[in-house]
Amino acid sequence: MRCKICRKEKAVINIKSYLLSLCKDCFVDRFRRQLRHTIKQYRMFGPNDRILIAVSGGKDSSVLWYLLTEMGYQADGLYIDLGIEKNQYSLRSKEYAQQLSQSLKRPLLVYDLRTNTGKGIPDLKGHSNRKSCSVCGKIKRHFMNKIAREKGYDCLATGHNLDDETAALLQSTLRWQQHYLGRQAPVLEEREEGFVRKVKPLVRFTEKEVALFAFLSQLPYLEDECPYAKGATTLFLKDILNQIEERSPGTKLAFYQEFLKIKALFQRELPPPNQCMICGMPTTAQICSACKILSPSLP
Ligand code: Q46
Ligand code: ZN
Repeated sequence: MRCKICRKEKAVINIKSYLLSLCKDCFVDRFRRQLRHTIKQYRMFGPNDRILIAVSGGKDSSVLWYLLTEMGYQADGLYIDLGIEKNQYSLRSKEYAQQLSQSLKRPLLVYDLRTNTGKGIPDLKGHSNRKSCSVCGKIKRHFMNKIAREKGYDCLATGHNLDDETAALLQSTLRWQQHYLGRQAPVLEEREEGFVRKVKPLVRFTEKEVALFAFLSQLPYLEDECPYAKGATTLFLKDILNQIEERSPGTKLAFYQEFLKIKALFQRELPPPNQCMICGMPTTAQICSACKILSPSLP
C-alpha cells in the first residue's frame, strides 16, 4: 500500500479513523504538526514557560520529552522512583529516563520515594493490584504537584494519550461520576490554592500512534508493563474501547472530543481546599490522601 500523502513511499500505518495510509516521513511530519496544533488549540504553554514532564521511562513520556525539546521548549524531566523491585522495574525504567535526559541534554529530577518517605509502592500497596495502582496514582500526583510548585515550574506535562483519556472517561461515565467528569481535560488550570497547571499534549494520539512514533524515531524506552498493571481496570477498559474502535473506527476520538464540548455540564464550583495538617498541600479533608497513605495509623 502506498502513502496517501506523498504517493511514493510504502505506507507503515493505516489510520482507519481518517482512512489514511502513511509512509514513515509523512507519519512523523503529521504527528509533529498535530502536536503543535494541540498545544496551540488548548493554549497549553508558551515558548517562555518552564515545563516539568512526568517521565516514567515508557514510550509516552519519552516521546513527549523528545518532541517538546526538539520544538525548543524548556522541558525538564521528573522521574519518581516508586521502589518497585519486581523485574527490576523501577531500576530499569529510571535508567531509560536517565539515558533520554543525557541524549536530550535536559535535566532530570529524580524523587526517590523510599529514600524520602521510607516506603515504596510495594510497602504501601493493599491486597490487590487494583489497590496498588490507586495508591500509586495518588502518591505520584501528590509529589509531582509538590515538586513542580516548589521548583517554580509553570506547568506539569504528562504523557496521557487518547487511549488513557478515553479509558478514564469511560470509567467515569459508566458510574456518572460527575466530580471526575468535571475535572477531565487536556488542561487543568492552576488553582491559587496550590495546584500547578497540568497539561496533556498527547491527548489526540492513540497508544499505537505514539508507539509507532517512538519506534520510527528509534527512541529507547522500557517496553515492559509495570508488574502491578496486570488486571488493572484501565487495561480492561482500553481493550473494550479497542474492540469498539476496530468495528467503528474514529469512535475513541469522537467519544473524547464530543465529551469536551459538553464537559461544562459536569463542572461544579469547588469549595476552597484546606491545607493538609501534615504537609501543607491542598486537600478537601484535614489530612491529604497522600499523607494518609504514608501514615496509615493517622485518623
Ligand atoms: S506505575 Fe503505579 Fe502504574 Fe505500576 S503501580 Fe499501577 S499506577 S501500573 S501507570
Ligand atoms: Zn499531606
